[in-house]
Parts: sequence; C-alpha cells; structure tokens
Amino acid sequence: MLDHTADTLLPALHAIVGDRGLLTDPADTAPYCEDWRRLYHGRTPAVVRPGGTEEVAAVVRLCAARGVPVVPQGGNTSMVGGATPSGDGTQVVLSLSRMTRIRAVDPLDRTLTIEAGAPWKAAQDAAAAAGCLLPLSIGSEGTAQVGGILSANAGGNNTLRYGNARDLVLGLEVVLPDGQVWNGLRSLRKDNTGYALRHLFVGAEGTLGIITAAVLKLAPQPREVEVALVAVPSPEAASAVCRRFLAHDPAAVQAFEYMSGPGLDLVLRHIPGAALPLGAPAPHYVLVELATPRPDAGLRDAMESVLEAAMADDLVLDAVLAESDAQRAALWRLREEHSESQKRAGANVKNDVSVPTSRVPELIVRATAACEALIPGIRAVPFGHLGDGNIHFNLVRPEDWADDAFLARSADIMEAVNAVVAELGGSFSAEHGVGLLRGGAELDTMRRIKAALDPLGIMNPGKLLP
Ligand code: 2HG
Ligand code: ZN
Repeated sequence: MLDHTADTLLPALHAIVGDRGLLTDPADTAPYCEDWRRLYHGRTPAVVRPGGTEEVAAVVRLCAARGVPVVPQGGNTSMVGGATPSGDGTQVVLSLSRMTRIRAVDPLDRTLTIEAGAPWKAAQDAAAAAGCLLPLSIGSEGTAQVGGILSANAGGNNTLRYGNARDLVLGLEVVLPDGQVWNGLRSLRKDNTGYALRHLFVGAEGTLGIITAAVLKLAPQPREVEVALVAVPSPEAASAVCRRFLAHDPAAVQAFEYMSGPGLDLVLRHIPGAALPLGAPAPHYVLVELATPRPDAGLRDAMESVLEAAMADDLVLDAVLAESDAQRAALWRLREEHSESQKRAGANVKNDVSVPTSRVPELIVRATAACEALIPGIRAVPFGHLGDGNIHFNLVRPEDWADDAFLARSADIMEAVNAVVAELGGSFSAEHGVGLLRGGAELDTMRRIKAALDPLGIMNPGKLLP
C-alpha cells in the first residue's frame, strides 16, 4: 500500500462519507476483494460506501486529485472479475450499496427511476407494485444491483423478447472521472440530441464513470404465463423447437433456454431438493416460457399444440408443463441452479459466448468435441439463452483431476472454444462483460474514448481495455 494512501487519503475519505461509509479493517473489506467464483483476489486500502450522488462525486474528485484508482462495485456477482480490485492494494473500492432509493415509478410513461445500489429484485418489485414488468431476469437478481447490471450490460433470460440491459435504459445519472455529475435522467423514448451518451456507460464496466441512478423502461405485466421443461434428442432439435414457437407467436416467447443432459445432472446431484419431473433423463433439454399481457391469448393451447406437433416430428422426446406457480418456480430452479451446481462440482472454466442463433447447435456439438479431444474426461456443460444465441459454454474438470491442474489448462480450453466461436462468426464475450478481443479501428476508438473521459486512467483500471 502506498504511504500517502494510508496517511492522508483515509481521513480525507472519512471526511466525505463518515463512519458508516468507510471500511478499512481487512476483515471488513475482504468480501469486497474477492469475486463470486473466488477466482480473483485483490486488496484495497478502503471500501467507501457513499450515501448519495454528491458523496460519490466528492470521493471521485478526491481520488482524481491524488491519482488514486477507483473500482466501482455493485452486488459483486460478476463472473468475470469486473468489480475486483487489483492485488497491489492501491485501488479504492467504491460500493454503491447504500444508494438504494427508488426515486420515481411512473406507470403511465412506464418508467422507473432508481439508484444504482438497489438490488435488481427491488427494481422488479417496484415495477410490479405499479402494475408493470421490469423485463430483465437473471439468476443473481436478488443480489446484483442496478448499476452493476447496467455496467455489465447483462442479458439474462428474456433478452430474446425485450433486449439486454442496454435496451431498457432511457436515462442515466453518472459521476464522471473528474467528479462532475452528468444528470441524464430523461425518460424520453426519442431523444436525438447529439451522441447517445448513456450507451457509452452501459457495458463500460465502470471504466468511464460511475452510474449512480437510471431511468429504466418498463413493459406491461403479463397476465398469463406458461412454462414447460422439454426433453429433446439433440441441440438441432432444441433449435428447431425454438423456431416453431417463434413462428407460432413471436410476441409470446418470454424465454427459451437450453440445458445439456450432463449439466442438468449436476443440478440434480448438487442442489438439495432438485428433482427431474420427467420419466427419464434426456441428452438435452429446453425450458420454454410463454407470457402475454393479453387476457385471451390461450397460451396453454399454444404450448400444447406446438409441443405435440414437434413430438410427432421427433423433435421432442417428453415434456412437462407447470400447473402452478410453485411448479413454475421449480422448473426455473433447474435452470437457475446451473452456475451454483457447477461451482460445487469442482473447478470450472467459463466461456460466455454468443453466435448467430441459427448456429447454436453447431457451436454446442463442435465445441464439445473440441474440448473432449483436448482433455479426455472433461465435463462439457453448456447451457443458456438459446433464443438469443448466447450459450454459457462451461467446462467442469474431469472427476479425477485436481482443481489447480484443471485451471492451469484454462487458456487452452478457452482457445479451443473460441476457435469454434470465431469460425461461427460469434463473440467470446456476450452478457457477462469485460472481454475484448477486437483490434484495429474498433479498439483504437475505444482507447480514445477512454483517454478523453478518463485521462488519468483512474476508473476501474485494467478492466475492459488491455
Ligand atoms: C446464467 O445465465 C448466468 O445463468 C450465469 O449468465 C452463467 O454460470 C454461468 O456461466
Ligand atoms: Zn446467462
């Protein structure tokens, strides 16, 4: 740790945020220095927890004046280390977790104005209480915060219908790297006044400034919802079933998720209470959710007729439809517990990749073969958002390997997966953030934007840009 940091920075931070807003004891700061996967480990002289936008701005001004790097952090659920400070103990963590106010809900304009530290679930609940839906839904929504979800441009389960986080943002309030506050909390659906600045900060992982509040776009609340777990013989069949649902009624497909047989098996083995509600295990599964605000849509008939026709064409092996809210939650749990069950099964390598939706089956088949050729016994457990082309191509270590030995092969494994992704015209970073593989004019432009907004390079250094 730098001497000046300990001697004069901490009192200066304390003067801004007070006792409640400053953690310096390593026992208190430790949880902020490690990521959810426990893969990234950092150190920090202080975690600051400002109580409002002006305090965030004052902290950033102070850090800018002293050249101290700032790592913004939300619920700390990143799977790619986006919010973990470096190991040299020089970076201050700025946690938004005290800024949880709902500033406004407007059911007429269908907007929600909310502070960045509110858990996403609180935002969803506020929308629901006003008779609206905040569409984006992800497994970590109880802990992940608004600012983190926007900074990672998270996707989640409903992207095929409503888009990703970026598509839900109408306006932002941002503390810039020099401590200025940009109040862009507009709720306009059309606003062509120059560059769309808000889109710079969404997906920027806090490298250009700190999002402190947002205006989010809401949707009508569904009146009817149907969920089915469907066993399918192949990834190709999974994809074909998705196309059939979309052809039947694109406006009703709320989620279309893929799970591999081995992936679901890990959930059944490692998650207490998880059970397969089908007669026999299958090689592949999909989870379909149909939803509509229409009162008369007949979703149950739609679900049954599409599945029956698909079964007659050998695209579906078996299916179960949820008969209650509890069953719907139990089916979704089989999908949402994939990450946790993989964590419990041993070291794993994650690849958050996307390809054009039509090429998902090829991705699954080819990347599985490539990884199995590389490391016999490796457990390929791909799953995710088939409907929008984003698959979590995760690999768990062979049963008899040590975690460290497996993690030492991470780069080889990622290379094998990414070679397939590249051939299919995909991206190796889809919805989890951070990754950047592009070069040339694209990378050059990004570097210039970074240099223009953050000339001192204090905002979340080392993330996003190599
Ligand atoms: C999901 O879709 C998340 O459940 C987590 O994006 C993915 O664990 C993962 O790799
Ligand atoms: Zn996902």
